[in-house]
Amino acid sequence: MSRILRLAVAVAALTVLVANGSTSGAAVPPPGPVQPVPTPRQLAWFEREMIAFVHFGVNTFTDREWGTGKEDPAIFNPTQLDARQWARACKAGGLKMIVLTAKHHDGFCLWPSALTDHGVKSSPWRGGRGDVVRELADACRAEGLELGVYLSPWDRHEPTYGDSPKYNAYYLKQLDELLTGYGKVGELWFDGACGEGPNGKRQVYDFEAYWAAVRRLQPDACMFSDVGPDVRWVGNERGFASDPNWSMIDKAAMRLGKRNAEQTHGRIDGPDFVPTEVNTSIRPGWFYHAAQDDKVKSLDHLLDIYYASVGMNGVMMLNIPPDRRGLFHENDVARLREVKAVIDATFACDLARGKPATATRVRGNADAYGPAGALDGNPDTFWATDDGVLSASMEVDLGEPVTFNRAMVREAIRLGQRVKAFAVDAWADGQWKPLGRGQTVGHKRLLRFPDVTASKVRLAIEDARACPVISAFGVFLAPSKAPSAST
Ligand code: FUL
Repeated sequence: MSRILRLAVAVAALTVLVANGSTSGAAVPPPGPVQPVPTPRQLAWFEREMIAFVHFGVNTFTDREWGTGKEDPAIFNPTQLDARQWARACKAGGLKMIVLTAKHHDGFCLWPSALTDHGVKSSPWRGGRGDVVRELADACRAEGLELGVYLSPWDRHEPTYGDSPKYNAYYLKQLDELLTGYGKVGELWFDGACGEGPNGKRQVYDFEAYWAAVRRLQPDACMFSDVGPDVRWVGNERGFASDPNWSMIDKAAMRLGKRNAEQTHGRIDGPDFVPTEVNTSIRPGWFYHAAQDDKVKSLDHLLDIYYASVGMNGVMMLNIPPDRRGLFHENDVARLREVKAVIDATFACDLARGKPATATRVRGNADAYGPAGALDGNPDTFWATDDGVLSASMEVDLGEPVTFNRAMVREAIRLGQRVKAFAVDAWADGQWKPLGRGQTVGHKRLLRFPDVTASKVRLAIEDARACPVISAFGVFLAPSKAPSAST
């Protein structure tokens, strides 16, 4: 056989091998992790995908966004407070956790803190014996949700605020009360806002000590602040992450309480894994204002936010503020149901699931790493290439022309975020038609495009930090009309 012929035979054999994924059993090592990688608590946080924020307190009764700290506790008197109603509404909206403002900047405590009288214990609500944190913790447990806590470091009421060591000790004791008295806490939300104390001095927060206390008392809890340590702010309150969205940052180069250039996009070479939590409110304000009852974000707006947060390698955190009754307003409750109904209807059926597929490159030509691993609905299996192979594509045979308008791509993020550029195309009318492209993928990347009817769909990884490891590729048909949300 001539050299050229031998080469041609070898290439043909390899092509058949790759197309059929026919080598099996060979001990091909899985891809190694690319640092930095997420911690188990960050992986659990990613899986929640959608969580709730609840702003409630004296501002609810003064119609303000920021209290002064001089509010009379007597104004706090919700007439029908029912944390179970909040939890049911969140569950019906697909939200997995509720993060409550146990204390906002006004210093008013929604639990009976032993450290101050400024809180529910000085209010007429439940005769001064009420505890909103307790009621919410119980409601979350009953509905199968997790509890999270927002404890504002900025405190406009507390007299020691501004006397840094004294106030830090006060804050740590409050943290202790919340982290030891209410069972498991899934997330701590640290707001970077900082003002001057009554002595005219600027408070210096001891975040290192706060974070150490959380690790000690609630080791599974994720901590949010502008710069982590576990999850970071996305740099806006409109609910949008943008491409690229690297989960990596350089913590040492970032400053808390300052706007950091890396917040929004992260950085490809960041040494720390700190993904984005995308917080926004269902209404214009964080707190309830009756004048905003008809300004609840539209279904389309909230779906845009979903695609730009969950679908952009982040977690969506949606604030729903209880009203003066202590209930979520009917408009907000209805909207939450609508959002979940559309998301459920859209992603109920993955049209690529289990379909035959080929790939231009497969790690070690081993079955275990073939494209089927991205189509089996199992997050633990994946399609991967050999180390150093940074571009490759997989093609799914849909069997017959099917109509779809959404695509989903996921990386096996536990091995590190890798993809730098990708594209999705469909085989329609005898040619490849581009459906969408992007830079980062991460935990989950969703693409929206007009209806396309195609018999094949292709995912091309065009560039990556290391060999791509794709745990899911799917296509879906979002309903053209919102389904009924009356369950
Ligand atoms: C900000 C606060 O100042 C707002 O009142 C709100 O709590 C928002 C989520 O964070 O920093």
